[in-house]
Amino acid sequence: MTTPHIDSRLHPINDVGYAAACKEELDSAGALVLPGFFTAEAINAIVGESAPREDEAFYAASTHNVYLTPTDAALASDHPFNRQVVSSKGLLAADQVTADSPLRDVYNDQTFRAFLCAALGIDWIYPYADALSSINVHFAAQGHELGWHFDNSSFAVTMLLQAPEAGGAFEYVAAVRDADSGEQGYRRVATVLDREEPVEVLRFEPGALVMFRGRDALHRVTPTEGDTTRILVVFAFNDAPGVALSESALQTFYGRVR
Ligand SMILES: O=C(O)CCC(=O)C(=O)O
Ligand SMILES: [Fe+2]
Repeated sequence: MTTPHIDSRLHPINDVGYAAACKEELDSAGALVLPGFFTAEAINAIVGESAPREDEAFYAASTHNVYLTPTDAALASDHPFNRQVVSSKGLLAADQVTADSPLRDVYNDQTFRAFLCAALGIDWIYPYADALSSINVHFAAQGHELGWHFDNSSFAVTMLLQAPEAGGAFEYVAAVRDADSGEQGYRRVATVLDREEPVEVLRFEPGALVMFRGRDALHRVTPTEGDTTRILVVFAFNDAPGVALSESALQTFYGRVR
């Protein structure tokens, strides 16, 4: 049974043909937006439980390279591998999401997972083995942003809860690197950081399901403008069971390892 938080009339995720069309869109564009995927009731309930907890969010150290790794002292500081960008958003980790949150119903729903697999063209997906990574609630208040980066995981699944009055735009450039082959895309990283190359803007409203191939697409979220905080949920999965983020990555992203 599909969770009632998903509008399965508008988005028949059980339908093989529907899932195949989603896969085609994700494959060709590198990103997929499904407006109205989550019901207004679900979004209202999740905003209601999340928004008052903004002051519990953790804010990581604010500069990083686009690869989300330590810098390499053997390379110049202006080498694309070492160039620093700013991220100032905060987050609640999975262990801060309450046991009865609708976010867990959605995350754990087997029909939802089967649909994501069909759209991604993979056999099955698994939660992270650590207690922090699987469900994250991101907060970007006025002036806060997420700098250009590539994700560690091969795909990303997000749900916007609350849109800011302005700003908070998701910008991306598809297939800048090819992580599997080790091609790091230095030249294009430089042209994007130097704003010498056009970027795509992915537009979506609260309730949309967004999927993108964030490991090879360079992407960022522009600073929030106005008094309304941008709030977004990231559902994180792996394509193998038992995978946890390393302790150093947990420390970087959450400021703690458990
Ligand atoms: O906030 C967003 O829309 C994207 C989030 C993201 O790229 C990430 O969490 O890695
Ligand atoms: Fe990302």
